Amino acid sequence: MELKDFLKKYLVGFKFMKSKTKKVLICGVIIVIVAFAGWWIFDVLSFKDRDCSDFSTQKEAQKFFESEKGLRDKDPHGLDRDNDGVACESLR
Ligand SMILES: [Ca+2]
Repeated sequence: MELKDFLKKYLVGFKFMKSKTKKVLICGVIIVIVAFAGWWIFDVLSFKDRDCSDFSTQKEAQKFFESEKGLRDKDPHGLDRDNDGVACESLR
């Protein structure tokens, strides 16, 4: 099914929905968008960049590095520049 056909099918379905159902659907979509935007803004604002100099031992840096691995970015703080899974080798 092409995108055009897909949209046509669902937009026609939307056209024949009851007004109250449309309002509930639109509110639901808006709530989901606002929730994702809020989560994203919170995520961006609460991020505090840490560097190797913020840690006194490699073990401490490694523990933090492993706790901060995200779904998209494995090293958001740049503690493992050579990407070998070991953070802040300079502290060894
Ligand atoms: Ca490394």
